[in-house]
Amino acid sequence: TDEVKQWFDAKQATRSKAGDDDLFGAYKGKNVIVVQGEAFMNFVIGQSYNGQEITPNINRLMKKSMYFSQYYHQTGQGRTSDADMASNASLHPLPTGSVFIRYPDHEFDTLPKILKSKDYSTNVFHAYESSFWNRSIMYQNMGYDTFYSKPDFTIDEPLGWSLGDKSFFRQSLDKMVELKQPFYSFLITLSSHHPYSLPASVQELDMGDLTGTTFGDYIQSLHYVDAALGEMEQEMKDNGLWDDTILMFYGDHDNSLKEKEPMEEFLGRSLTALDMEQLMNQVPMLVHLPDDSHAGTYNEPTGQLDMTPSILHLLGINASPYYLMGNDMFNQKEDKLVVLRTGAFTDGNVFYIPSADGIFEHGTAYDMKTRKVTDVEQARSSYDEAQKRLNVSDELITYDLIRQFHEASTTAK
Ligand code: GP9
Repeated sequence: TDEVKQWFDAKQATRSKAGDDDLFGAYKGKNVIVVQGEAFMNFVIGQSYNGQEITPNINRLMKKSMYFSQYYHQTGQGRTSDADMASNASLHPLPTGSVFIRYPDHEFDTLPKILKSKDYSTNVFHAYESSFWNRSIMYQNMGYDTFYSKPDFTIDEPLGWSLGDKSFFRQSLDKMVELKQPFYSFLITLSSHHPYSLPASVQELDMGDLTGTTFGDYIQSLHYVDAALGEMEQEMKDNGLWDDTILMFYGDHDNSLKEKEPMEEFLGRSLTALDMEQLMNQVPMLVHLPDDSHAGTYNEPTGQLDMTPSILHLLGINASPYYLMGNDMFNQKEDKLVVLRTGAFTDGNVFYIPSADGIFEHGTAYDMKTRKVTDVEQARSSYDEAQKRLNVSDELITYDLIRQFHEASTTAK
């Protein structure tokens, strides 16, 4: 417990506060909409195949947004629920299972809970069975006012597992305009779920040699989700939310398609082991600010744990009272270490991939400038810190330490 407390004391001392920079609190009181895209990976962004743009709407939106090009998903066995936990509670997933299933009654400092304490209404939208991933229980604990699940939607566009994302966005926005503002809305998409086989009428791309393959179907499904996002942007402009809302979009996890050949065919180049490791772990992160400001591509390493501290930064809420492990993407005082559940990590200088036996020296370190293998000792200090973070997170979650820390500080007052 002492080690965990010490780690947070040091982290909390580096958190941003009013006056640190021009972004801190620049969007105080604005609505926040976060869209978590099912299996939406980064390598499709800006790409064309057979002369067709895969994500034309995102590519257009990117020009007026902050685009984090090196954003990592940090999920484990809990997949979509891990992405949700990493993003909204800023903690690592567990080595096995899902926090949503294993510890839904433990205490967490979540984004909805923090924003609710600042008078936001907080809502989560996902057009599927509410019990999946134990969401109905976990979302109450996370501090959402309302969880809109399948029965709250009209299935007027049946697609894949449930409702198509186009109708899902439209119906979610219809509910949102009725909400008390400011609000935090978290939307979880579904149309691009494995095995990605959408009906031919929805598949708009000519995938050439990849036609009929699971990889080709995957690309088709992302093209559909991109179109849905384009419609969502237009709907937000039509209903007046666009100028009062921070809109974020990120992908939850990889597509489970680990073969290198279709990726090489799609990208038109050969891929190294480091390329594959990065491609399989990077998801897009787009932050659209109401006035299109700070638009551009940001290349420093960031990841899902960073979402909550970064949103607090934009809203001018000091993150130091909370038990959040991620870095604030807008705070230059914090380090840039991004740790994946596998123990792989990057600190911006090296990328370290662990070996199956978990022995540090047997892992591989790459120099991020040359992209060549380098002396593994270059990764030693970040490795120690990466291991520490995974342990701190595991202990915090498993032993319900946030509850203990909160109780101790209430007693001390
Ligand atoms: C279902 C959806 C899928 O509700 O979120 O979760 P996944 O299978 O990708 O973890």
